[in-house]
Amino acid sequence: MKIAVLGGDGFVGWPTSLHLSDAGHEVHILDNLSRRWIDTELGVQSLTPMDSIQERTRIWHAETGRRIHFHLIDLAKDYELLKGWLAANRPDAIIHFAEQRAAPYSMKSDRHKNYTVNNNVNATHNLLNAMVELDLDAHLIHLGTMGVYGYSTVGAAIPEGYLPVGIETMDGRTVSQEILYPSNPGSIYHMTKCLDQQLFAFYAKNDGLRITDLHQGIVWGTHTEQTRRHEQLINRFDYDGDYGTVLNRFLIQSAIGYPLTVHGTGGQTRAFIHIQDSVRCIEIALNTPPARNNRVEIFNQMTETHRVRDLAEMISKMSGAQIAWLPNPRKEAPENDLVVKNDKFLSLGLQPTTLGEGLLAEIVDVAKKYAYRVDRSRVPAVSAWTRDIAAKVEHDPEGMRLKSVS
Ligand code: USQ
Repeated sequence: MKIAVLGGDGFVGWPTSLHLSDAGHEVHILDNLSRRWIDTELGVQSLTPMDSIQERTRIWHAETGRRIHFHLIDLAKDYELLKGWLAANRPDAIIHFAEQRAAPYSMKSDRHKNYTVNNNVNATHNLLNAMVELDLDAHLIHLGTMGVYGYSTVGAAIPEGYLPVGIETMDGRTVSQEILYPSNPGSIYHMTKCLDQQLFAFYAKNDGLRITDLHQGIVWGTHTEQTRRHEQLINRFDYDGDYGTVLNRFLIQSAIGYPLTVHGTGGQTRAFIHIQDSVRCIEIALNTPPARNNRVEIFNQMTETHRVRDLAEMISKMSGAQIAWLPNPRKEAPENDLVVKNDKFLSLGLQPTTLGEGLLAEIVDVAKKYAYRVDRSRVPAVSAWTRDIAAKVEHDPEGMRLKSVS
């Protein structure tokens, strides 16, 4: 298949591009390299040393004989360029990662909120619009988020996208309807993914576009089978307070002797997936395109759920790291349960890679190898969700109540 990977230079986009190229597909990365610019803006860098996208693709070709093509295109701003590229290349499938993906970055300031909304919503809409205009029957796979469902405990498992509801009619009957699960975003970033859902529903209904939306949990790990093949194919690995995600941050913190930064009580339960499974799921979705039936296909792309404090205590036991109980910079439920259905990927053959499989130590080893690149001052999460929270966090900037787990 000819596949366009939008955002193919990013944390999941790059290993996905390698995985699909390895499987024999013709892969084209379209990317504006914004993630690299954001590193520059924030004054941070990936823990792992990353080469330019051109150098990465050159090494891939030298290693495997396969070409991954790179095209510098900004989906949100260069509509005509995007449309021209799609018209000239007419890919069979499009994988859409090209959005600003960090919740803390999206909450940093009014400018960051505007950027995230403009970038994410325009990128998605430009793409859908161009596909219709060009009568392009490509299968669109979008990387969405588990965060569209929100994290309130309802005492029922979260279904894969849709909820059957009974509606009482005016003449007293009950009619059943299937609706998108009520969205409940916890950040501006997550809100853009909820808006994306509406765009997809409209374009599937109105224009019959074939769309799969993957509601992904927190991705952990860094290596995949392909990124391991050469030092210069290495994936990015974020540790800073805006882009580093919780489990990877804890593993890196334990490797550099930094206390594990638990927000609040650590009672937040979240869904997780290893990066190797993430790329496998995308391949499974690619091989299972939906029919042109006006309905968006939705998968929950996660394999297990964990409470933040349980992860901290597990890593503390494993490494002897201390735990820092910090004031939470986010506005979120301090404690929640989370039960998620993921039957669709399991029935299509996904064999989950779980936390217990020795991979945690491998990640700590990667972190130790590159520990010299860490700027410890960039570890704390400083983006606050509201002014009130910012004031509390500022009063208590370190705020660390340290605890060792023996
Ligand atoms: N947290 C800590 N300590 C930290 C970092 C985070 O306690 O040092 C807590 C947060 O307060 C939050 C939870 O861990 O309760 C998860 O935070 P996160 O930064 O790991 O993940 P999140 O902001 O939700 O976003 C990440 C990705 C996003 C993806 C999402 C999937 O950045 O692109 O959509 O995970 S999900 O969480 O399922 O919505």
